[in-house]
Order: sequence, then C-alpha cells, then structure tokens
Amino acid sequence: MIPKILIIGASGQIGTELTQTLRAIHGVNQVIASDLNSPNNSSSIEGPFEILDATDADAIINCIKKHQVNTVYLLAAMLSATAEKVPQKAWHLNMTSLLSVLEMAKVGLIWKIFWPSSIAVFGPSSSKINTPQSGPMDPGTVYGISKLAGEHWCAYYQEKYGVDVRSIRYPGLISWKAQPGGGTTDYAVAIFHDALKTRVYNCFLEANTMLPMMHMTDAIRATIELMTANLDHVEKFKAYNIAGMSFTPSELADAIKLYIPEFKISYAPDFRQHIADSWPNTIDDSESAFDWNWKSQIDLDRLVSDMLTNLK
Ligand code: NAD
Ligand code: AKB
Repeated sequence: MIPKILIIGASGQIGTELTQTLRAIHGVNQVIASDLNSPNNSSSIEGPFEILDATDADAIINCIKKHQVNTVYLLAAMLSATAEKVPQKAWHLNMTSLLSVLEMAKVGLIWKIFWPSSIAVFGPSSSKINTPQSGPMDPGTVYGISKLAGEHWCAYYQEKYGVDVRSIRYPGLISWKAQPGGGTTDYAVAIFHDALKTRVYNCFLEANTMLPMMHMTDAIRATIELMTANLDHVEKFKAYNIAGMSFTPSELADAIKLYIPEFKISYAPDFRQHIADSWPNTIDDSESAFDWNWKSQIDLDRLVSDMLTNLK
C-alpha cells in the first residue's frame, strides 16, 4: 500500500526534517504535517498542514479521514527538562496522544504507526556503558516514565491486536534546521549557536557528563529504514536502541575549538545535571544492526563541521 502519512508534532526539531525527507521520498501531497504551532521553516510550509491537538482524538480521526491517512508518525511530546516542571501536563500529552493513535490502528483506521522513545527510559540501575536493549530500567523523570510506559503500551497493542507500531529510542539529536524543544541534551545544539555568535558558551551540564548523541540526518535515516524494514523475523515489539556517538561537553568544546580556536566554555550545572547523570554514557545498538541492518554514518568530526558550516 502507498503510504499516506500524517505527522503529528511536525513543527518540532525532528518533525521539521522528517516532513521534508518524507515529502522528498513520497511526494508533497502524500505527507500531511500537523502541529499546535505553525511551521517556522519555509520548506515545511510547502505542502498540506493542519493545526491539530495531539490530545484531541476526534480531531485526529477527522484529519485522518479527511486526508485518507494510513500511516501516523506521532512526534508531539513534552521532553525531559520541560516535563519535570509540569509533570501532570507532560504525562497527559505523552500518554493520551499515544493511546489514541494505538486505538485508531486497533480499529483499522490506520495501518502503521511510528512513535519515538528515548534513552530516557534508562535510569540509575541500567548499565552506563554499552547499555543493552533489555535490562534494568528505572527512569527517574516523568518523561522517561512516559516513554517506558509508552513502550509497554506499544508492545501490548502489537501483541493483543496485531498493531504495526515501530519505535526507536533516540539519543540526543543534533540539528541546525530547527531548535530542540526542552530536553537535557539541548546543550549540544545551543553550544554551536553561541560558539558562532559570541565565542563563549555557559553549559548547564558538567564538563565530563558523557551522553549518547546523534546527527539528525542519521536519526531521520534510521526512522525511515525502520519504518520500511521487514520485521517478520522479529518475535516481539522492540523500541530499538540506536547509537551514533557519545561525548562530554568538554570533548564537544575541544572539537569546536579546532574550527574556532578562541571559543571558550564555562560550566553552571542546573537541575538537568541530575537527569543527565541518570542516563547512559554509551548505547549498545547491536539488536538494531541485527534486526534491520542499522548502522550510523556520522561521527563527531563530521557533526561539528556540518553544524558550523550550516549555521554560519
Ligand atoms: P520538539 O519539542 O522539538 O517538537 C514537538 C512538537 O510537538 C512541537 O512542534 C510542538 O509544538 C508539538 N506539540 C506539543 N504539544 C502538542 C499537541 N498537544 N498537539 C500537537 N502538537 C504538539 O520535540 P522533538 O525533539 O521533535 O521530539 C519529537 C519526538 O521525539 C518526541 O516524542 C520526543 O520525546 C522524541 N525524542 C526526541 C529526541 C531529541 O533529541 N530531539 C530524543 C529522544 C526522543
Ligand atoms: C531530552 O533530552 O529530553 C531528549 C531525549 C534524549 O529524549 N533529547
């Protein structure tokens, strides 16, 4: 079946680039972008766009019927740092939207869903190094709890009702086309803007806080590869670990200094330090490699040169 796609949360960091890429693949009119907020990137505006509230199931159903959508990418969510400030609101958005879309697939209104999870599902009892696909998970943020619960709901709907739902545990994503939306890994985007603008950056994490990260181009490719992969050989639902690179703020600053020697970083850790300390340092993505041939392509050097070139 030819996919007719609805992206919910299309104006955000991932949605901006996913909309453009899916439109380039399938054609502009095959991809309906939607969000509470209008897109701020001109190339995302070129094509159908609906103002849509992800917590309003009736509005989503009307939009799906109006555009004869069969595939939904549900990106609307509140990310880790913002969610800690309004936990009930975050839980409502992150869970209501997912459960609504899973129900729509259960009754046959749509046939495929992409819903992103996060490295935030891991917690202090998870291995820090090469964190495996399965193992102890005790998320300490409302965001992480919502992602882990969401993974369980996806597994439930797939097993009980045969819903085709696919998921990736993205690491921190780094992009120049759109700003990140309130996460703990956002420093790794802000640092590039400040390095170019003022040559100084005051980081909200400590110098040696290592986190898993990825260039947005790799993340979008992973998403599309997973959505088009034949997973018949995979027995159970998995929200897949994927790894790109891991670095600390100090290592990222050193990599930027190779291009901007006068760049200086200082450190003023805030509440996000506690969140970062509970997340993995590095990720084991061997099950993604095995199940659907995943392999990242962009390393730290390429990421830094790409960010600085494009943001200039
Ligand atoms: P973002 O905050 O940049 O974008 C989210 C979009 O959702 C925004 O455009 C916002 O306007 C929209 N939105 C918020 N509430 C809405 C509502 N009620 N109805 C409709 N739209 C609404 O987030 P993102 O970085 O693009 O993340 C997308 C998904 O990927 C989220 O599920 C997030 O948890 C996940 N993820 C992102 C990262 C990352 O580093 N960016 C890492 C792991 C997982
Ligand atoms: C965040 O920091 O909240 C996100 C994520 C890793 O899920 N970037």
